[in-house]
Amino acid sequence: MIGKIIGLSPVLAIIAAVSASGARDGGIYTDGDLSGCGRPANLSSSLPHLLTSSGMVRSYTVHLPANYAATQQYPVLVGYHGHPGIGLFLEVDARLDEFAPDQIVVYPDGVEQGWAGANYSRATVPQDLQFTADLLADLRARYCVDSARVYATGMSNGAGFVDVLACNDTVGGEFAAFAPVAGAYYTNARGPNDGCKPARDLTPILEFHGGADASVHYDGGEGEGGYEPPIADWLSWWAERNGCQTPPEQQDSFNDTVHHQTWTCRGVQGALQHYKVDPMSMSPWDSFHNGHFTDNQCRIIEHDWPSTEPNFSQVAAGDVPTHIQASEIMQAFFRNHTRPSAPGSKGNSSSPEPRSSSGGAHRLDTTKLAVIGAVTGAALVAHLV
Ligand SMILES: *[C@@H]1O[C@H](CO)[C@@H](O)[C@H](O)[C@H]1NC(C)=O
Ligand SMILES: *[C@@H]1O[C@H](CO)[C@@H](O)[C@H](O)[C@H]1NC(C)=O
Ligand SMILES: *[C@@H]1O[C@H](CO)[C@@H](O)[C@H](O)[C@H]1NC(C)=O
Ligand SMILES: *[C@@H]1O[C@H](CO)[C@@H](O)[C@H](O)[C@H]1NC(C)=O
Ligand SMILES: *[C@@H]1O[C@H](CO)[C@@H](O)[C@H](O)[C@H]1NC(C)=O
Ligand SMILES: *[C@@H]1O[C@H](CO)[C@@H](O)[C@H](O)[C@H]1NC(C)=O
Ligand SMILES: CC(=O)N[C@H]1CO[C@H](CO)[C@@H](O)[C@@H]1O
Repeated sequence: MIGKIIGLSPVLAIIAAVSASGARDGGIYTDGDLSGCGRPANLSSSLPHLLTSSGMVRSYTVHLPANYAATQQYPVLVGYHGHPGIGLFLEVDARLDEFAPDQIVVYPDGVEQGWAGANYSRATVPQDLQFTADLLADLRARYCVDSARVYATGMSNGAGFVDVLACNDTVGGEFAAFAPVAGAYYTNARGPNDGCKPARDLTPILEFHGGADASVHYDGGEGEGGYEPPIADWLSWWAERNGCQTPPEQQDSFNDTVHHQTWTCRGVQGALQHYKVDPMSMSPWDSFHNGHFTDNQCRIIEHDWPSTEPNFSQVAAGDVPTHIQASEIMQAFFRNHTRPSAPGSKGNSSSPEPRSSSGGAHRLDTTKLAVIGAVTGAALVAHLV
């Protein structure tokens, strides 16, 4: 959750109005579809793509590598925002593009600013799973995708949906690895066999969570959108499903405030990993010099995307940076994992070596910057008054 952010519907209306072209019915995914390869992409456009899924018009924004070449297959990272929010929030918050200059980064928008799984969700689990399948099909028709390297991440409610995906045996199987952050795991919440049916024996997962998260509690309990399991239990269920050796290896760093657990699962080292960031705020207040949050009366929410620089969710939550950069760590994890070919596959996906970035990967046009400014301002006002 990114706090109580107000008045977003006008923002969505503007985005929809300026981009009301390109709606199409979602197609059926065929493994390794390369129909988008060779198709010219509009590198100067950052408008959302629209598609119809389960009878609803859904939207997603795409960030292409700066040097996108239509004949080269690219990995894809799909990032699910927190609630209430839109894809743009995750883009400014986690800056996934900056840490993934050679990937196609996709920011889908949830129905009424949320994802399925919570009791407040407007879309059902089947609807958001189908949207993900339709989105991937649409993406493959537009861009040149390496289907063996499709990854998912998300924040809070969006991270909970990443778990829904990881537990799905069809569309979930299209992803090579999952990296949820501060997840609210409302589904599959009561044990290892509570409806979770991953596509394969090994589902690579990396989870980040604040040890003092005041919104999605590390020790679980009744959360905003339903019951949330203790993170240790949730991890143990993935360890069981993945056939991991227990206990995991643990490395404590930064004066015993960052705890990194690594499991070896079915012979794959690090197939399950966890960072407990405790506390999320580094040297509270005295290391934060931008002049806004120097008094102790600011709440420390600890429900953040771990980042070494001040950023959107931290600022919105009245928090400050921590010691680790989640967006960077998850890239190293993703690089280790490639999706095995599915039966009936057209052949092996070629997995090009990462190309060096030409540096200008982060393009935000002026419309987008204005929207970000307005939204950030609204969020800050909502929090600081
Ligand atoms: C590319 O996108 C920009 C911004 O949306 C638009 O002005 C331009 O007409 C588009 N170009 C093409 C070739 O579609
Ligand atoms: C996986 O998602 C599909 C929709 O894409 C759904 O039909 C199927 O029941 C889901 N499987 C599980 C195990 O939830
Ligand atoms: C959602 O679940 C939480 C936690 O159990 C509960 O407090 C809240 O009242 C529920 N809200 C709805 C709309 O059911
Ligand atoms: C590490 O923690 C100890 C005990 O809390 C404290 O005395 C020490 O100053 C800390 N060191 C650093 C570098 O923060
Ligand atoms: C990647 O895999 C190597 C070899 O198994 C392992 O040593 C390393 O820790 C992994 N890195 C991450 C970030 O998972
Ligand atoms: C896929 O790759 C494997 C290992 O490199 C190889 O043995 C197999 O023949 C390839 N399959 C196809 C269809 O190219
Ligand atoms: C919204 C926001 O605060 N974004 C900032 C995230 O952090 C980077 C690096 O410090 C800034 O450049 C962004 O402005």
